[in-house]
Amino acid sequence: MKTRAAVAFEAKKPLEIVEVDLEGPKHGEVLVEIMATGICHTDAYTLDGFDSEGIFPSILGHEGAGVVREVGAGVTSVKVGDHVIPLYTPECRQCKSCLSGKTNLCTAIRATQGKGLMPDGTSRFSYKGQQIFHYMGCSTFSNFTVLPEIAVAKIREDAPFKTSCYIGCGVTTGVGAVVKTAKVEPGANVVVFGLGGIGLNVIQGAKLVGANKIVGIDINPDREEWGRKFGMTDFLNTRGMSREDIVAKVVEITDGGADYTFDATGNTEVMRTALECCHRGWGTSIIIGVAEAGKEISTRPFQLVTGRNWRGTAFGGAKGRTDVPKIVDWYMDGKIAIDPMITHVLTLEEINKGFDLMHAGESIRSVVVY
Ligand code: NAD
Ligand code: AHE
Ligand code: ZN
Repeated sequence: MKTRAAVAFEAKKPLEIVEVDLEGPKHGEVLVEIMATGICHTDAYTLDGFDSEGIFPSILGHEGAGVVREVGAGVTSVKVGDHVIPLYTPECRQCKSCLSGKTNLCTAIRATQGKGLMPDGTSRFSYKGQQIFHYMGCSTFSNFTVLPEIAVAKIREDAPFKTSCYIGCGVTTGVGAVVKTAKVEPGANVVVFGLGGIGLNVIQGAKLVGANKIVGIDINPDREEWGRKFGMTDFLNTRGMSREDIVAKVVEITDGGADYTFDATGNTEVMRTALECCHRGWGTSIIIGVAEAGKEISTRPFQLVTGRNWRGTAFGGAKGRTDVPKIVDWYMDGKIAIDPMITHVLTLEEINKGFDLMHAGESIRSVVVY
């Protein structure tokens, strides 16, 4: 079939809206009509050439919601007409990782997914006879896409696509980092670096679990108002501040250091600062941000010797098929907010504007509605 898609033909070039060819679903796969997709900073990072797995030409996008239109042979868990959220972290429920009970990082299809291919090692997309790669197993910047059935979460039908697509990455990542990965306890002091589409969800997660101080840190002063909307108690604009000064200020606000800090910037210097803002003896810093290819983190080992913990999280530690439908319920029940964070709604033709708004710090989440 033909489908409209925003194709990344090359790194650092605007996406081009063209009609591409899409092969139907093979064994264990489903065809999904994407109704809406968010634009996450990770899409921008890959388009900008910072992703060591970045591969072109490809169809980016990994934060979508849509409807199953066709199922391949052997598909049992979803049917035509089901509303679904594509999962860049699938859940096969059979691999060592899924069975471990210790991680959400299913390994069933990770190797082919990282190469921009379906599990059988081929792509379903092409343009003028040339292969186009999939992205993070999702490619939601295409109106129709093909996914393995283990990479879709069936969701309730009354959830609006325009807002629930954000659960496909940002909401689940931010809220899940607090609730699932860090397991922040009531009364804890939390510090969040980077108050964008992910960091604001960390803030609302911290508020949800009853954190005490929720300190937001950004270099964009406009983010103070945003943080306060979702439960932030204190704000620090760190533009021009040294690491030592940031740490000293956070230690003062949190009476000795944070119980939990989260990096939602992807900047490795910020990651170090986030670790060093942790309370001696027990503080835990969680890396959410995705760093540019070649970047490394460092600190004095003494920081860890003296009891600080450094950890990371992907997709907020959520098991997609199991947890995503529950997070949709949290949203529909008013336990978490999504609507105010969707600052811009665009057509597919306007998708490059979404990237510009993000880079200019003017959007929290832009969503493309097909
Ligand atoms: P965003 O662009 O919406 O927000 C980033 C925020 O960080 C902005 O408010 C920006 O002003 C702020 N910032 C930038 N540099 C800073 C600095 N030096 N100090 C303090 N604040 C700073 O991006 P997003 O969509 O929220 O994504 C945030 C990060 O999380 C990205 O690196 C993204 O790739 C990553 N991410 C990771 C996962 C995961 O599963 N681990 C999931 C989604 C996104
Ligand atoms: N491809 C990059 C790593 C990118 C990365 O870490 N992605 C996160 C999700 S970001 C969503 O916005 C993730 O899930 N990581 C786990 C995984 O298996 O990819 C690189 O460095 O090569
Ligand atoms: Zn994302």
